[in-house]
Amino acid sequence: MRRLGYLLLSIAVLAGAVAVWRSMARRATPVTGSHAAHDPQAATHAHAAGNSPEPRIDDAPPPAAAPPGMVWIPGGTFWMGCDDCGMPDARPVHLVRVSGFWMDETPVTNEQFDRFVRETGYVTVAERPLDPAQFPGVPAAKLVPGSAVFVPPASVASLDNPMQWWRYVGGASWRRPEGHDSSIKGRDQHPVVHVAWDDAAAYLKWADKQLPTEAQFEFAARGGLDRQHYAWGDELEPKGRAVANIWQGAFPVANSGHDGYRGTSPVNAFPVNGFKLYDMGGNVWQWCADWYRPEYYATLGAITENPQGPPDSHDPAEPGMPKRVQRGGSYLCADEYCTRYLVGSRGKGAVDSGSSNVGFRGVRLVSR
Ligand SMILES: [Ca+2]
Repeated sequence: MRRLGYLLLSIAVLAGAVAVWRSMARRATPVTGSHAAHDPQAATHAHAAGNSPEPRIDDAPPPAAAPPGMVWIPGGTFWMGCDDCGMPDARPVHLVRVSGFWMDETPVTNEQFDRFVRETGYVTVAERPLDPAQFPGVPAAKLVPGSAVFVPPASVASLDNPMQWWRYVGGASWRRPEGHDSSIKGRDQHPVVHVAWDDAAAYLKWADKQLPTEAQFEFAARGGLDRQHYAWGDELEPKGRAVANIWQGAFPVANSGHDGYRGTSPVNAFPVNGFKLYDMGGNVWQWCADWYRPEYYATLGAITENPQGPPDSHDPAEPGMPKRVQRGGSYLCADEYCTRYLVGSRGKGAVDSGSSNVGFRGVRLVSR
């Protein structure tokens, strides 16, 4: 599954540019919609009867005591997506019903991932040797395992080309997020990064969990709020206070760190949402189980129960590169670029690629 991604790498190497692409072109669409057009709704801890096709949050109690580090997401019916975010793949807003489930209260941390690796000996995709057979003509010395690292440029001509700020860095991995000379010392409680989709799935299998579906993620992220723009409400900075780790300033050259962090932040650094979940917007992107197709929402009916995503992937922007959904946005999402901390917006990533701003969290289903 890495082959396509590394073919791009080989092209970049041959061109003399070690900088690589990876997952970022997908986040190039700025928001053009008006937030002011939105009509905020009250929280929907309603008690609507039966299967009424209206937004509601189930009021049944949790089925058991919470597993360590997890919180109960009660299930319900919600309006998924965003019609006024300026993002065609988030349209149309549609009703979705999800069953209750357990969810990790934070993204998986470096400390947690380290325990998994120590117990299992697991080697992440970014740490594995590259197969020269897949890169004919590329000198073996160039085939160095690594991952995509955000490196702020001094200036940019435009925001159209993510290769201006993404570099393929040899030696970059979850252990060394910025490359050979870096480490995660002091970042135990930061989210693990540089994890490909398979890495996340392997960790969660070990932990007896699984990746959330995109619908589970968005329902949980909304925290019981109905059609708000963010996981915490309808204002980016309620009362002038930063409540998520995003980018402030002129992307990608000037990050003011107004929210306290220029890179990743501890997973509990910002307030919880309505379901007591941390970091459902900002800090790091989080893998979901679903394949990505931009038109998927338009294929669904009036109300869909526990959608699992399309059967396969297709991104017209990068045909032939299998992608899964990512959600939540990251510390690199800014007002003028990405803005995928908007709770109804969608991200996507090549399954064989992590980067310095992509992590994950798990869910556990209730046996019925
Ligand atoms: Ca920040």
